[in-house]
Amino acid sequence: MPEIIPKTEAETVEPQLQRPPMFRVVMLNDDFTPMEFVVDIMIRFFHKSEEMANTLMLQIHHQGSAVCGVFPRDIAETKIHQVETASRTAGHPLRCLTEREP
Ligand code: NFA
Repeated sequence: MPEIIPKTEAETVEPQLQRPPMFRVVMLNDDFTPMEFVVDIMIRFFHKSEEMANTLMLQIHHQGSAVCGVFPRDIAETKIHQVETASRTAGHPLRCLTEREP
């Protein structure tokens, strides 16, 4: 007779397939933060190439804002905190906000 081995909890519980809610980090234009500083921020905190960092910076400058990345809530909030801390430390008013992805 084959032995009947009961399944463990790990084998019977449904895997968690839900993705977390995602949040955009939107960077806002202002009249004072130097363009070069914004490009550096994009590279340092959002891991953009220099070319993409420039494109995004110009989009913010001309259109008022751009999405720098999309992350789970805690990571989005951490990015904003990092950007704003680095900006205040350097004496610049650069701001970001977060908005939930539809
Ligand atoms: N508008 C700023 C300037 O002319 C540059 C800037 C770009 C600021 C993107 C904030 C975000 N110096």
